[in-house]
Amino acid sequence: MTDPAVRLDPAVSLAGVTFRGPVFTASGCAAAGRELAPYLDLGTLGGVVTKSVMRAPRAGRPTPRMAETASGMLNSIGLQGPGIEAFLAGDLPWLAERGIAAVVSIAGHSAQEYGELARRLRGAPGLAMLEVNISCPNVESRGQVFACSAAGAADVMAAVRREIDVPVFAKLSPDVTDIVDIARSCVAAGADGLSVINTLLGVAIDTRTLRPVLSAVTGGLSGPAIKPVALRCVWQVHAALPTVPILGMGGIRSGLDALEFLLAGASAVSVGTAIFADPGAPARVQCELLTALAARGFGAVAEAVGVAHGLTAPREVVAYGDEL
Ligand code: RRO
Repeated sequence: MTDPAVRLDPAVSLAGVTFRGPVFTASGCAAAGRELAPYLDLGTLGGVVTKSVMRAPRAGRPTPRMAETASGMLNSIGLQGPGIEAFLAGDLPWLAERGIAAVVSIAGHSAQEYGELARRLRGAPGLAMLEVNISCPNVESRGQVFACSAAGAADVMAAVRREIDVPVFAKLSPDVTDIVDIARSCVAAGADGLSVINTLLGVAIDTRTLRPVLSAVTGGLSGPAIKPVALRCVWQVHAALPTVPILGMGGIRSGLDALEFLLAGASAVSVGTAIFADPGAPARVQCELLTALAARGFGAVAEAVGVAHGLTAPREVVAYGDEL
């Protein structure tokens, strides 16, 4: 029998750019892709979303800055990175030379700094898209989490939009009263799409030392524990802005997890924390997702986007088998 997945076109289009597949690496979990290369063929994925790059090199926060929690992980990395010069000289060319689509994540302290980063990236070989990280929870002050303010988010997105032509996605935080309000503000300021979601702010306490586990005290929670929150955010944003493409992420470990995100309204997904236990996870998840889509009769990835919103009557439950 022919594998049904063979008939499914894996390509996805995000804001007019075509990517080879619907699964990307999530920012922060695979540096700029190079360290995952021994474990999977990065060229088969939609692309690599790089660790957020800033203007200057940064050591990040002191250790310990990672902690395992129930069904999740806390991190307080604090934007460690080589800075834009080294990134442009080494990381981006490495991806471009291999034909791997680069979605470059940028972060800054001010709208002006984001704009400057976008200007530096203009015309860079291999750059397919920008993910504007306005939602890192591990910055010096909550005032720097631009995604927590509709006006602050809009300032950053407008500054980036002015400088670059590639699609620009704003990465949103779930730690807000109304994520739709922030989403609308980003789109009105020029964002082509939205990455939903960044980590949730959390704390873990060591009951032996009687102190916080992370030296920074707070960190960003990721992994399966946050998947329902991420799906809720994707659902709300897609319901309010159905034509705006969403890159969905948060606790995806399997093709069926990824399928939930598509059905909630994401056009593509990123796999992050799962990489730490299984470095080949993005490729495996993509393969599982394509198989699951084909088994449900979809002829293209886009056909599944937002389908869960359209149900006016319960659908028949179909047994697809455990692996699908
Ligand atoms: O580097 C980090 O600490 C970090 C970033 Br930039 C982010 O966007 N989300 C996160 O959980 N950690």
